[in-house]
Amino acid sequence: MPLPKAELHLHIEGTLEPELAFALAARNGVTLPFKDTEELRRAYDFRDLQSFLDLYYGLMAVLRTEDDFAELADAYLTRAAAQGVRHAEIFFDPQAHTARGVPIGTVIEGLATALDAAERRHGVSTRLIMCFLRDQSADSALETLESAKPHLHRITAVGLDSAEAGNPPSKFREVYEAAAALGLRKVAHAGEEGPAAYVREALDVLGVERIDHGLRCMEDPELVERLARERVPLTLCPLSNLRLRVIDLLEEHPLARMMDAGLFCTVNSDDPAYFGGYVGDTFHAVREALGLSEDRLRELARNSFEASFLEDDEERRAR
Ligand code: ES4
Ligand code: ZN
Repeated sequence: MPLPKAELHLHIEGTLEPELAFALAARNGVTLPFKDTEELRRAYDFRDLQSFLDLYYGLMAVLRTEDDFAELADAYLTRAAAQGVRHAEIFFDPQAHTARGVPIGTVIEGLATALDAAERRHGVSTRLIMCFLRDQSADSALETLESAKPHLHRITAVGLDSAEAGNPPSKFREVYEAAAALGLRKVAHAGEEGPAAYVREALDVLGVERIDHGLRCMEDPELVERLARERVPLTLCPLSNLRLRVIDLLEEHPLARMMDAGLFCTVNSDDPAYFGGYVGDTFHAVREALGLSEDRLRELARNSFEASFLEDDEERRAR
């Protein structure tokens, strides 16, 4: 039996496996610039975050209908459940779809169909986190929040993702304030490629409850001390860091040092179809590479529930 865990950092678009991408391309009459799944997989040799994002947004062209989004989420939740995921907080990028003419309602209703089914079929609970693309304008984020208003009962939180360097959290102060006023919770990617100062800004300017990645806090001992003291959850994604060359070797990942420093760490898969593993595979990989003890692994699993947006009674049932 795999360790029961929650997944808190997972982009649903990052679960698009090459086989499904080609099946959807055929169904929707989309031509992909790759001959077959093998050629596509060979392109998953990324230099950095941007080289990944370029391919990732391009491949999303195959996602067009409610059924496409439902199938995508269904496939993820089935795989995640098999690897011990009892609860998943799932990011989606509305702007990556509305920019291609796919209405936000198509995205959200399609995903919601699969999320409801997963509760019945696999006993997996879920939440949706709507992310703003930080390399788009603050106005575009505000328009996105506005367009999500008819669907807010489906959305738990807002997040911030895409190209980090040069796009500080403070650019999105207004939209985070508006989201909070609508009762949404707040998280943000920070300290993945961007500096430790962005982690601080996400906390102080945006008022986020969790930091997605946060790896580069390790460059700032005072910040580490604060994150530990305030028990701010960090949703780490070691295989992502490896594939996007934030680290050179998995053996060099700071996860163990971060736990030793008292940081509130969780382990997640980010974009599993692109980075070589779902969250169970990720637990396995860090155990091997970092020699984490069974106690440490259990601590990570426990942290994942505690850092989730589940209420206490739901959390007890999910564990
Ligand atoms: C992402 Cl790894 C990563 N970083 C930032 N934004 C993203 N969106 C999807 N994956
Ligand atoms: Zn991410």
